[in-house]
Amino acid sequence: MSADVLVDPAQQTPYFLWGLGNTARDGTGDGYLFATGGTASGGLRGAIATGNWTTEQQVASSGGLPRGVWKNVTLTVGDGVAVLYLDGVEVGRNANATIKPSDLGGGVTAANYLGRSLYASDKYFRGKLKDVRLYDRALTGLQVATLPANSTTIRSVALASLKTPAVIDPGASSVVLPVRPGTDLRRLAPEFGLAPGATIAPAGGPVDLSRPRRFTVTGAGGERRVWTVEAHETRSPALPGYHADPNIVAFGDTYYLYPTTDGFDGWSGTKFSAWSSKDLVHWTDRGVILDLGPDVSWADKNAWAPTIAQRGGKYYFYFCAEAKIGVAVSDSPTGPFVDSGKPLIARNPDGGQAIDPAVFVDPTGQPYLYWGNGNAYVVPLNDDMVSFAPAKITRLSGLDDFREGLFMAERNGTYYLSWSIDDTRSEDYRVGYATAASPTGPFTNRGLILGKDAHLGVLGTGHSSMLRVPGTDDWYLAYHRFGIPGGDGTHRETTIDKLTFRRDGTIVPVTPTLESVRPQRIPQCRGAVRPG
Ligand code: FUB
Repeated sequence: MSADVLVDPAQQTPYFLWGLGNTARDGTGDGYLFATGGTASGGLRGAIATGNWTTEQQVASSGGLPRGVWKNVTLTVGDGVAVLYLDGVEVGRNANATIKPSDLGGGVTAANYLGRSLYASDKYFRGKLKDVRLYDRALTGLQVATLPANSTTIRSVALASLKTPAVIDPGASSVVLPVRPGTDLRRLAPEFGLAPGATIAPAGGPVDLSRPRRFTVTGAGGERRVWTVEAHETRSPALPGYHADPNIVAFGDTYYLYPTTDGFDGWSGTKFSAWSSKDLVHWTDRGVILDLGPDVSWADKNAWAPTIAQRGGKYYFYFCAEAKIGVAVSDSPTGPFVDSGKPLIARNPDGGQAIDPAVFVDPTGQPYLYWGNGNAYVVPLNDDMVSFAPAKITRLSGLDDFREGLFMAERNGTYYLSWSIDDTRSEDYRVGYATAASPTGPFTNRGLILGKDAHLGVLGTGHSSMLRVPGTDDWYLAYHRFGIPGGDGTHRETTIDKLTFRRDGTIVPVTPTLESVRPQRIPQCRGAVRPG
C-alpha cells in the first residue's frame, strides 16, 4: 500500500495513516495491516498482525515522518518480507513477516480506513492524503521508486571506498557516505541509484565531498529535488565487532577498554575481554580476562558492564553476572582475574537489578562503587576494595530519567555523575549527567551529554565512561551505539569521541562522529612509577 501523506504539525499520537483489517467489539485491533508516521523524529513504522498489537510483525524506520511536507509512505508485504519506504528509500525491512494479507480476518476485513486507526481509542489522522494505492502484490524497490512522488529519490549509492552503506535520509534529503580511513574525500565519484528516467547533477567525474555538497535530482517529468551529500572518514567503531558498556581507563602509558561482549540474544554473553591501546585509535585484543563458566562459581551468564580500578599494585575488576555484581582481582590489567567466590552485591536495598557497577577512586584515595538500574546507589568501598559496610549504601535520588549505566569522574573539585536514559534497545538511549561538590552529592542535574545523530546513522548512544588523559586536561567519552549497519540493542559497537568542558565547568554535549578521535598518547613524566 502506498500513499502521499502530509501530516499536520499538531498531529497527536498514536494514530494510523491507514489501516486495513478488523476491530474487536472492545475497540481493539483484531488482525490488520497498517502504517503510522509516529512523531517527526521517530516511530515511522508499519505492521501486519493476526490479532491485537502483541501479534504485530513490525517493520520500523529509525526515524519518524516529517510533518508539514508531502512525503510518500509505502509498505510492501509479500514472500515473508515486509519493507517500509519513505520517499522511495528503503527505511525498514523485516525478513520474517510471515503473516499474509489474506490471513487477516480469514480473508474478510470490515474495518478498512484512511486516516483512522483500528483501535477505537487512537487519535484520528490530521493532515492530507493523496495518490493512495492498494496493490494485489508486493512492489519491488524499483517499482516503488517509479511511483510519481518518488521520481526525485536517491535510492542507493555505489562507491568502492564505502566502509558501511550510505546513510540516506529521505526526510532531510541528505546522504552521508561513511568511507574507509585514508580515502581522499576531495575526489569521490559516487554512483547514485535513481528512479527510472531521473538524472542527477553534478554527474560523472570526481567531486569534493569533504564538505556537504548539493546535488539536484531531476525526475523524468522535470520535477527537481536538492539533496545534500557529504563523506566522512569512518574510524568508528574503536573496537571491531560487537562490544557494549565500555569502561575506559588509563594505567601507566596505556589505555584500556573493558566492555560487555555483545551480539547475543538477551545479552547472554559469558566472557569478558580487555583491549589496550597506546594512542586511543589502535586497539589490541588482550584476550579473555574472565570467563563466567570456569572462573565464576555463582553465575554462568549475562556477563555485563564491567569496571576496573588499580590500588596497591593490584587490579580490581567489578562485573555483572545474572544481575548481581562480583569482583575479581589480578596483578595485571589484562588478567588473569580471580573471582572473590561470591557476589559483592547480590541484591539492591530497594529492588531492581544489581547491575552496572562503576568504580571511582576519589583524589583523597577513597574508593566508591556506584551501580543500579531503576534505582541508583553509591557506597564507599573498604580499603581492601572487595568489601563495604552495607549501612553506608546511599540511594541517589533525583537523577533525571535515570535508568542505568552510572559513571563518576572528578575534575577541578567538581564530581560528574553520568547515567543512561531510556532502554538500551531504543534508538533514543542517551546519557545525562549531574554535578556535585562531593562524590555522594547532593547532585544538580545538568542535562544531556550524549544522544543519537540519525543524520549520520548513529543511534542508541549510551552506557558511557569518561577518561581524562593523565597529566592533561584532555577528556574523552567511550560509549556504545547500535552497530552500523543494522545494529540494535544487542548488537552494539564501542566508540570514542572527544569530551570538552565549558569555562563554567559544565560539559559541552558530545557530538557523535563517524571519524572518532585523533591519536593521543599518554605523556610520560621522567621518574614516574609505571603500574602494571
Ligand atoms: O549490556 C547489558 C546491559 O545493557 C547493561 O548492563 C546496560 O547498561 C545496558 O547497556
